[in-house]
Amino acid sequence: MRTQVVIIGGGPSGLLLSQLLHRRGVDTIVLERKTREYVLSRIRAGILEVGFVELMREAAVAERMDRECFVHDGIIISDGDEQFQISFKELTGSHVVVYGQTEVTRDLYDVREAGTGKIVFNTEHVAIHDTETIAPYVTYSSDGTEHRIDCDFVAGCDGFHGISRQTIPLSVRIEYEKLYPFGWLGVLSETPPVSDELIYSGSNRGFALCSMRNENLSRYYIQCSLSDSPDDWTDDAFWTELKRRIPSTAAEQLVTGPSIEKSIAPLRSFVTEPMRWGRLFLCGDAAHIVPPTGAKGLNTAASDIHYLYHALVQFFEAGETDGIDRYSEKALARIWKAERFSWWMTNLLHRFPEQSDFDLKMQRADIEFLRSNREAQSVLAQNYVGLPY
Ligand code: FAS
Ligand code: PHB
Repeated sequence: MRTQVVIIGGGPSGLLLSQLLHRRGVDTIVLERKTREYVLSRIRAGILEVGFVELMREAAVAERMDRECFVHDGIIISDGDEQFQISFKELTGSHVVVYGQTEVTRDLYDVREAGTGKIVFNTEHVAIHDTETIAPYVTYSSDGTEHRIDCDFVAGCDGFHGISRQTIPLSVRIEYEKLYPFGWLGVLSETPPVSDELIYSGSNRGFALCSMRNENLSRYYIQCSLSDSPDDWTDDAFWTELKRRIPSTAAEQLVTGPSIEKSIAPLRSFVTEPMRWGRLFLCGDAAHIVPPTGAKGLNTAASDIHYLYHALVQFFEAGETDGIDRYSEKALARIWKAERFSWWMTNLLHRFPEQSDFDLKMQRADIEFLRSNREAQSVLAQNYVGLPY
Protein backbone atom coordinates (compact mmCIF):
# COMPACT_ATOMS: atom_id res chain seq x y z
CA MET A 1 0.00 0.00 0.00
CA ARG A 2 1.17 3.59 -0.61
CA THR A 3 -0.11 7.03 0.34
CA GLN A 4 1.32 10.51 0.65
CA VAL A 5 0.74 11.02 4.40
CA VAL A 6 0.10 8.33 7.01
CA ILE A 7 -1.75 9.83 9.98
CA ILE A 8 -1.51 7.89 13.22
CA GLY A 9 -4.48 8.61 15.47
CA GLY A 10 -8.15 9.14 14.63
CA GLY A 11 -8.86 11.83 17.22
CA PRO A 12 -9.63 15.46 16.31
CA SER A 13 -6.03 16.23 15.27
CA GLY A 14 -5.66 13.32 12.89
CA LEU A 15 -9.13 13.63 11.41
CA LEU A 16 -8.91 17.40 10.87
CA LEU A 17 -5.50 17.09 9.20
CA SER A 18 -6.80 14.27 6.99
CA GLN A 19 -9.82 16.29 5.87
CA LEU A 20 -7.83 19.48 5.22
CA LEU A 21 -5.23 17.60 3.14
CA HIS A 22 -7.94 15.71 1.27
CA ARG A 23 -9.48 19.00 0.16
CA ARG A 24 -6.14 19.94 -1.39
CA GLY A 25 -5.78 16.61 -3.15
CA VAL A 26 -3.27 15.11 -0.75
CA ASP A 27 -3.87 11.41 -0.11
CA THR A 28 -3.85 10.17 3.50
CA ILE A 29 -4.57 7.01 5.49
CA VAL A 30 -5.62 7.33 9.16
CA LEU A 31 -4.72 4.51 11.55
CA GLU A 32 -6.82 4.40 14.75
CA ARG A 33 -6.24 1.77 17.42
CA LYS A 34 -9.79 1.96 18.83
CA THR A 35 -13.24 1.88 17.26
CA ARG A 36 -15.12 4.97 16.14
CA GLU A 37 -17.62 4.40 18.95
CA TYR A 38 -14.87 4.28 21.57
CA VAL A 39 -13.25 7.49 20.31
CA LEU A 40 -16.64 9.24 20.37
CA SER A 41 -17.35 8.00 23.89
CA ARG A 42 -14.52 10.07 25.39
CA ILE A 43 -15.88 13.33 26.85
CA ARG A 44 -13.23 16.02 26.57
CA ALA A 45 -12.99 19.61 25.42
CA GLY A 46 -15.87 22.01 25.07
CA ILE A 47 -14.44 25.38 24.04
CA LEU A 48 -13.19 26.23 20.53
CA GLU A 49 -11.13 29.27 19.60
CA VAL A 50 -12.09 31.17 16.46
CA GLY A 51 -8.94 29.75 14.80
CA PHE A 52 -10.29 26.24 15.28
CA VAL A 53 -13.69 27.26 13.89
CA GLU A 54 -12.04 28.76 10.80
CA LEU A 55 -10.06 25.56 10.21
CA MET A 56 -13.28 23.52 10.42
CA ARG A 57 -14.83 25.87 7.84
CA GLU A 58 -11.79 25.54 5.59
CA ALA A 59 -12.17 21.77 5.94
CA ALA A 60 -15.83 22.12 4.85
CA VAL A 61 -17.02 20.38 8.01
CA ALA A 62 -18.47 23.32 9.97
CA GLU A 63 -22.11 23.29 8.90
CA ARG A 64 -23.58 21.56 12.01
CA MET A 65 -21.15 23.40 14.30
CA ASP A 66 -22.22 26.77 12.84
CA ARG A 67 -25.85 25.74 13.33
CA GLU A 68 -25.67 24.30 16.82
CA CYS A 69 -22.78 26.00 18.64
CA PHE A 70 -23.06 28.69 21.29
CA VAL A 71 -21.04 31.88 20.84
CA HIS A 72 -19.65 33.10 24.16
CA ASP A 73 -18.48 36.70 24.60
CA GLY A 74 -16.97 36.19 28.04
CA ILE A 75 -16.48 34.07 31.14
CA ILE A 76 -17.21 34.60 34.83
CA ILE A 77 -14.46 34.33 37.42
CA SER A 78 -15.65 33.81 40.99
CA ASP A 79 -13.92 33.65 44.33
CA GLY A 80 -16.54 32.54 46.81
CA ASP A 81 -19.55 34.80 46.33
CA GLU A 82 -17.55 37.51 44.61
CA GLN A 83 -17.79 37.21 40.87
CA PHE A 84 -16.88 39.32 37.85
CA GLN A 85 -17.04 38.93 34.10
CA ILE A 86 -14.13 38.99 31.68
CA SER A 87 -15.66 40.39 28.50
CA PHE A 88 -13.83 38.98 25.47
CA LYS A 89 -15.98 41.09 23.15
CA GLU A 90 -15.20 44.36 24.90
CA LEU A 91 -11.51 43.60 25.50
CA THR A 92 -10.57 41.82 22.25
CA GLY A 93 -13.52 42.14 19.87
CA SER A 94 -13.46 38.34 19.66
CA HIS A 95 -15.25 35.39 21.25
CA VAL A 96 -15.09 31.62 21.73
CA VAL A 97 -17.46 28.91 20.57
CA VAL A 98 -19.01 26.21 22.75
CA TYR A 99 -19.19 22.97 20.75
CA GLY A 100 -18.02 19.72 22.30
CA GLN A 101 -14.98 17.84 21.04
CA THR A 102 -17.19 14.78 20.71
CA GLU A 103 -19.31 16.63 18.11
CA VAL A 104 -16.22 17.94 16.30
CA THR A 105 -14.90 14.39 16.07
CA ARG A 106 -18.30 13.01 14.97
CA ASP A 107 -18.55 15.62 12.21
CA LEU A 108 -15.03 14.82 11.03
CA TYR A 109 -15.72 11.06 10.96
CA ASP A 110 -18.92 11.64 9.04
CA VAL A 111 -17.29 13.79 6.36
CA ARG A 112 -14.25 11.53 5.96
CA GLU A 113 -16.36 8.39 5.70
CA ALA A 114 -18.85 10.04 3.33
CA GLY A 115 -15.94 10.93 1.07
CA THR A 116 -12.88 8.94 0.09
CA GLY A 117 -11.42 8.95 3.62
CA LYS A 118 -9.35 5.88 4.40
CA ILE A 119 -9.59 5.21 8.16
CA VAL A 120 -8.44 1.86 9.54
CA PHE A 121 -9.85 1.12 13.00
CA ASN A 122 -8.61 -1.39 15.58
CA THR A 123 -5.03 -1.21 14.35
CA GLU A 124 -2.36 -2.85 16.47
CA HIS A 125 1.44 -2.76 16.72
CA VAL A 126 1.72 0.43 14.69
CA ALA A 127 5.39 1.20 14.08
CA ILE A 128 7.07 4.00 12.15
CA HIS A 129 10.18 3.24 10.10
CA ASP A 130 12.94 5.11 8.22
CA THR A 131 11.70 8.57 9.23
CA GLU A 132 15.20 9.96 8.52
CA THR A 133 14.96 8.94 4.86
CA ILE A 134 12.75 10.34 2.09
CA ALA A 135 10.90 6.99 2.02
CA PRO A 136 9.45 6.36 5.48
CA TYR A 137 6.92 3.60 5.99
CA VAL A 138 4.50 2.44 8.66
CA THR A 139 3.67 -1.12 9.63
CA TYR A 140 0.66 -2.30 11.61
CA SER A 141 -1.49 -5.33 12.12
CA SER A 142 -5.23 -5.54 11.70
CA ASP A 143 -7.44 -8.61 11.99
CA GLY A 144 -4.30 -10.67 12.46
CA THR A 145 -2.80 -9.51 9.15
CA GLU A 146 0.44 -7.53 8.92
CA HIS A 147 0.36 -4.41 6.72
CA ARG A 148 2.94 -1.95 5.37
CA ILE A 149 2.19 1.55 4.06
CA ASP A 150 4.92 3.38 2.16
CA CYS A 151 4.55 7.16 2.29
CA ASP A 152 6.20 10.57 2.01
CA PHE A 153 5.39 11.77 5.53
CA VAL A 154 3.98 10.51 8.85
CA ALA A 155 1.82 12.72 11.10
CA GLY A 156 1.87 11.52 14.71
CA CYS A 157 -1.59 12.51 15.98
CA ASP A 158 -1.85 9.64 18.45
CA GLY A 159 -2.14 11.54 21.70
CA PHE A 160 -0.13 11.44 24.89
CA HIS A 161 -0.07 7.64 25.09
CA GLY A 162 0.68 7.06 21.42
CA ILE A 163 3.84 5.67 19.82
CA SER A 164 4.81 8.61 17.60
CA ARG A 165 6.62 10.63 20.26
CA GLN A 166 8.44 7.46 21.34
CA THR A 167 9.75 7.06 17.78
CA ILE A 168 11.95 10.13 18.24
CA PRO A 169 15.15 8.91 19.94
CA LEU A 170 15.52 9.85 23.62
CA SER A 171 18.94 11.27 22.68
CA VAL A 172 17.15 13.79 20.44
CA ARG A 173 13.96 14.68 22.26
CA ILE A 174 13.71 16.88 25.34
CA GLU A 175 10.61 16.51 27.52
CA TYR A 176 9.31 19.17 29.90
CA GLU A 177 6.69 18.12 32.46
CA LYS A 178 4.84 19.44 35.47
CA LEU A 179 2.36 17.22 37.34
CA TYR A 180 -0.33 18.91 39.46
CA PRO A 181 -1.27 17.43 42.87
CA PHE A 182 -4.96 17.15 42.02
CA GLY A 183 -7.34 16.10 39.24
CA TRP A 184 -10.67 17.21 37.80
CA LEU A 185 -13.79 15.16 38.48
CA GLY A 186 -16.08 15.85 35.53
CA VAL A 187 -19.82 15.18 35.26
CA LEU A 188 -22.05 15.42 32.20
CA SER A 189 -25.77 15.83 32.95
CA GLU A 190 -28.86 16.33 30.81
CA THR A 191 -29.77 19.51 32.66
CA PRO A 192 -29.90 23.18 31.58
CA PRO A 193 -26.64 25.09 32.19
CA VAL A 194 -26.57 27.08 35.43
CA SER A 195 -25.31 30.20 33.66
CA ASP A 196 -25.18 31.66 30.14
CA GLU A 197 -21.40 31.89 30.45
CA LEU A 198 -18.81 29.55 31.95
CA ILE A 199 -18.11 30.06 35.66
CA TYR A 200 -14.51 29.45 36.76
CA SER A 201 -14.62 29.34 40.56
CA GLY A 202 -11.54 29.53 42.79
CA SER A 203 -13.29 28.78 46.08
CA ASN A 204 -11.54 28.05 49.39
CA ARG A 205 -12.77 24.45 49.03
CA GLY A 206 -11.09 24.07 45.67
CA PHE A 207 -11.68 24.80 42.00
CA ALA A 208 -14.99 24.28 40.22
CA LEU A 209 -16.08 24.93 36.64
CA CYS A 210 -19.60 25.25 35.27
CA SER A 211 -19.68 24.62 31.53
CA MET A 212 -22.10 23.26 28.97
CA ARG A 213 -22.61 21.51 25.63
CA ASN A 214 -26.09 22.72 24.67
CA GLU A 215 -29.27 24.11 26.26
CA ASN A 216 -29.95 20.80 27.97
CA LEU A 217 -26.53 19.27 28.40
CA SER A 218 -24.23 20.65 31.10
CA ARG A 219 -20.62 19.86 31.95
CA TYR A 220 -19.36 20.47 35.48
CA TYR A 221 -15.96 19.89 37.09
CA ILE A 222 -14.62 20.04 40.63
CA GLN A 223 -11.00 19.80 41.67
CA CYS A 224 -10.48 16.46 43.42
CA SER A 225 -7.73 14.41 45.02
CA LEU A 226 -5.58 12.27 42.74
CA SER A 227 -6.44 9.34 45.00
CA ASP A 228 -10.17 9.73 44.23
CA SER A 229 -11.98 7.54 41.77
CA PRO A 230 -15.32 8.41 40.12
CA ASP A 231 -16.98 5.64 42.15
CA ASP A 232 -16.04 7.52 45.34
CA TRP A 233 -18.46 10.26 44.32
CA THR A 234 -22.21 9.70 44.26
CA ASP A 235 -24.12 12.19 42.16
CA ASP A 236 -25.54 13.76 45.32
CA ALA A 237 -22.06 14.18 46.81
CA PHE A 238 -20.87 15.82 43.58
CA TRP A 239 -23.79 18.28 43.40
CA THR A 240 -23.46 19.14 47.08
CA GLU A 241 -19.75 19.90 46.72
CA LEU A 242 -20.22 21.83 43.50
CA LYS A 243 -22.85 24.04 45.15
CA ARG A 244 -20.42 24.80 47.98
CA ARG A 245 -17.77 25.98 45.50
CA ILE A 246 -19.77 28.23 43.17
CA PRO A 247 -21.40 31.61 43.97
CA SER A 248 -24.55 31.15 46.08
CA THR A 249 -26.67 32.84 43.41
CA ALA A 250 -25.59 30.12 40.97
CA ALA A 251 -25.92 27.35 43.55
CA GLU A 252 -29.53 28.37 44.16
CA GLN A 253 -30.31 28.12 40.42
CA LEU A 254 -28.37 24.92 39.75
CA VAL A 255 -30.55 22.21 38.20
CA THR A 256 -29.12 18.84 39.20
CA GLY A 257 -29.79 15.47 37.63
CA PRO A 258 -28.27 12.02 37.10
CA SER A 259 -24.75 12.00 35.68
CA ILE A 260 -24.59 10.42 32.22
CA GLU A 261 -20.81 10.48 32.34
CA LYS A 262 -18.46 10.80 35.29
CA SER A 263 -14.66 10.71 35.00
CA ILE A 264 -11.48 12.00 36.56
CA ALA A 265 -8.69 13.58 34.50
CA PRO A 266 -5.25 14.14 36.03
CA LEU A 267 -3.71 17.56 35.30
CA ARG A 268 -0.32 17.89 33.72
CA SER A 269 1.73 20.35 31.69
CA PHE A 270 3.90 18.60 29.12
CA VAL A 271 5.87 19.55 26.03
CA THR A 272 8.27 17.50 23.92
CA GLU A 273 10.82 19.17 21.65
CA PRO A 274 11.39 18.91 18.73
CA MET A 275 8.03 18.12 17.12
CA ARG A 276 9.71 16.86 13.96
CA TRP A 277 12.08 13.99 13.31
CA GLY A 278 12.91 13.71 9.61
CA ARG A 279 9.64 12.90 7.85
CA LEU A 280 7.70 12.41 11.14
CA PHE A 281 5.72 15.34 12.57
CA LEU A 282 4.00 15.35 15.98
CA CYS A 283 0.67 17.16 16.42
CA GLY A 284 -1.66 17.79 19.35
CA ASP A 285 -1.52 15.71 22.51
CA ALA A 286 1.22 13.54 20.99
CA ALA A 287 3.54 16.51 21.57
CA HIS A 288 2.00 18.56 24.37
CA ILE A 289 -0.55 18.51 27.17
CA VAL A 290 -2.02 21.39 29.15
CA PRO A 291 -4.15 21.42 32.30
CA PRO A 292 -7.68 22.08 30.94
CA THR A 293 -8.10 25.23 33.07
CA GLY A 294 -7.36 27.45 30.06
CA ALA A 295 -9.41 25.39 27.56
CA LYS A 296 -6.29 25.15 25.37
CA GLY A 297 -5.83 21.40 24.81
CA LEU A 298 -7.82 20.99 21.66
CA ASN A 299 -7.04 24.54 20.54
CA THR A 300 -3.27 24.03 20.52
CA ALA A 301 -3.82 20.84 18.54
CA ALA A 302 -5.60 23.05 15.99
CA SER A 303 -2.69 25.45 15.53
CA ASP A 304 -0.31 22.50 15.05
CA ILE A 305 -2.63 21.19 12.34
CA HIS A 306 -2.80 24.63 10.72
CA TYR A 307 0.99 24.86 10.47
CA LEU A 308 1.49 21.26 9.29
CA TYR A 309 -1.36 21.37 6.77
CA HIS A 310 0.05 24.46 5.07
CA ALA A 311 3.60 23.08 5.19
CA LEU A 312 2.61 19.78 3.54
CA VAL A 313 0.51 21.49 0.87
CA GLN A 314 3.43 23.81 0.10
CA PHE A 315 5.69 20.75 -0.27
CA PHE A 316 3.33 18.77 -2.51
CA GLU A 317 2.20 21.75 -4.62
CA ALA A 318 5.41 23.77 -4.89
CA GLY A 319 8.14 21.37 -3.79
CA GLU A 320 9.23 23.89 -1.16
CA THR A 321 10.39 22.79 2.28
CA ASP A 322 10.60 25.91 4.45
CA GLY A 323 7.15 25.17 5.90
CA ILE A 324 8.10 21.68 7.04
CA ASP A 325 11.57 22.87 8.07
CA ARG A 326 10.05 25.57 10.32
CA TYR A 327 7.06 23.53 11.58
CA SER A 328 8.48 22.57 14.96
CA GLU A 329 9.77 26.07 15.73
CA LYS A 330 6.48 27.75 14.76
CA ALA A 331 4.25 25.24 16.54
CA LEU A 332 6.32 25.34 19.74
CA ALA A 333 6.33 29.15 19.86
CA ARG A 334 2.52 29.17 20.18
CA ILE A 335 2.39 26.02 22.35
CA TRP A 336 4.63 27.49 25.06
CA LYS A 337 2.38 30.55 25.33
CA ALA A 338 -0.64 28.28 25.75
CA GLU A 339 1.29 26.24 28.34
CA ARG A 340 2.02 29.41 30.29
CA PHE A 341 -1.58 30.59 30.21
CA SER A 342 -2.92 27.17 31.26
CA TRP A 343 -0.34 26.95 34.07
CA TRP A 344 -1.21 30.49 35.24
CA MET A 345 -5.00 29.86 35.24
CA THR A 346 -4.42 26.61 37.17
CA ASN A 347 -2.30 28.33 39.82
CA LEU A 348 -4.78 31.21 40.07
CA LEU A 349 -7.86 29.08 40.69
CA HIS A 350 -6.86 25.85 42.44
CA ARG A 351 -6.05 25.15 46.07
CA PHE A 352 -2.69 23.40 46.41
CA PRO A 353 -2.18 20.95 49.31
CA GLU A 354 1.00 22.64 50.59
CA GLN A 355 -0.22 26.22 50.18
CA SER A 356 0.85 28.53 53.02
CA ASP A 357 -1.28 31.44 54.30
CA PHE A 358 1.05 33.73 52.38
CA ASP A 359 0.47 31.73 49.17
CA LEU A 360 -3.30 32.10 49.69
CA LYS A 361 -2.86 35.86 50.12
CA MET A 362 -0.92 36.00 46.85
CA GLN A 363 -3.71 34.06 45.07
CA ARG A 364 -6.39 36.41 46.39
CA ALA A 365 -4.31 39.45 45.44
CA ASP A 366 -3.93 38.00 41.92
CA ILE A 367 -7.71 37.59 41.60
CA GLU A 368 -8.36 41.06 43.10
CA PHE A 369 -5.91 42.63 40.62
CA LEU A 370 -7.67 40.77 37.78
CA ARG A 371 -11.05 41.96 39.03
CA SER A 372 -9.98 45.60 39.26
CA ASN A 373 -7.57 46.05 36.35
CA ARG A 374 -8.72 46.28 32.73
CA GLU A 375 -5.27 45.54 31.30
CA ALA A 376 -4.98 42.40 33.43
CA GLN A 377 -8.39 41.31 32.16
CA SER A 378 -7.30 42.07 28.58
CA VAL A 379 -4.28 39.76 28.94
CA LEU A 380 -6.52 36.93 30.13
CA ALA A 381 -9.05 37.61 27.36
CA GLN A 382 -6.40 37.66 24.59
CA ASN A 383 -5.06 34.30 25.73
CA TYR A 384 -8.47 32.72 26.25
CA VAL A 385 -9.87 33.65 22.80
CA GLY A 386 -6.61 32.42 21.30
CA LEU A 387 -3.33 34.08 20.33
CA PRO A 388 -2.70 34.52 16.59
CA TYR A 389 -1.51 31.50 14.57
P1 FAS B 1 -6.41 12.44 21.20
O1 FAS B 1 -5.77 11.80 22.40
O2 FAS B 1 -7.76 13.03 21.31
O3 FAS B 1 -6.49 11.38 20.00
C1 FAS B 1 -5.42 10.49 19.76
C2 FAS B 1 -6.00 9.26 19.06
O4 FAS B 1 -4.91 8.39 18.73
C3 FAS B 1 -6.93 8.46 19.96
O5 FAS B 1 -8.14 8.22 19.29
C4 FAS B 1 -6.17 7.18 20.24
O6 FAS B 1 -7.03 6.04 20.33
C5 FAS B 1 -5.28 7.07 19.02
N1 FAS B 1 -4.04 6.30 19.25
C6 FAS B 1 -3.24 6.33 20.35
N2 FAS B 1 -2.19 5.49 20.17
C7 FAS B 1 -2.33 4.94 18.92
C8 FAS B 1 -1.58 3.98 18.17
N3 FAS B 1 -0.47 3.46 18.66
N4 FAS B 1 -2.03 3.63 16.94
C9 FAS B 1 -3.18 4.18 16.43
N5 FAS B 1 -3.94 5.07 17.10
C10 FAS B 1 -3.52 5.45 18.34
N6 FAS B 1 -8.98 19.88 26.39
C11 FAS B 1 -9.73 20.98 26.61
O7 FAS B 1 -9.51 22.00 25.94
N7 FAS B 1 -10.71 20.99 27.58
C12 FAS B 1 -10.98 19.87 28.34
O8 FAS B 1 -11.85 19.88 29.20
C13 FAS B 1 -10.23 18.71 28.15
N8 FAS B 1 -10.49 17.56 28.89
C14 FAS B 1 -9.69 16.45 28.69
C15 FAS B 1 -9.91 15.26 29.44
C16 FAS B 1 -9.09 14.13 29.25
C17 FAS B 1 -9.32 12.87 30.07
C18 FAS B 1 -8.05 14.17 28.29
C19 FAS B 1 -7.14 12.98 28.09
C20 FAS B 1 -7.85 15.34 27.54
C21 FAS B 1 -8.67 16.47 27.72
N9 FAS B 1 -8.49 17.64 26.98
C22 FAS B 1 -9.24 18.76 27.16
C23 FAS B 1 -7.51 17.71 25.96
C24 FAS B 1 -8.07 17.04 24.74
O9 FAS B 1 -9.22 17.71 24.33
C25 FAS B 1 -6.99 17.00 23.72
O10 FAS B 1 -6.35 18.25 23.58
C26 FAS B 1 -7.47 16.51 22.38
O11 FAS B 1 -8.10 15.27 22.55
C27 FAS B 1 -6.26 16.43 21.45
O12 FAS B 1 -6.65 15.73 20.35
P2 FAS B 1 -5.61 14.72 19.63
O13 FAS B 1 -4.29 15.41 19.51
O14 FAS B 1 -6.32 14.25 18.43
O15 FAS B 1 -5.37 13.53 20.67
C1 PHB C 1 -15.55 21.88 29.05
O1 PHB C 1 -16.64 22.37 28.71
O2 PHB C 1 -15.34 20.64 29.05
C2 PHB C 1 -14.43 22.80 29.46
C3 PHB C 1 -14.59 24.16 29.29
C4 PHB C 1 -13.55 25.01 29.67
C5 PHB C 1 -12.39 24.47 30.21
C6 PHB C 1 -12.24 23.09 30.37
C7 PHB C 1 -13.27 22.24 29.99
O3 PHB C 1 -11.39 25.30 30.60
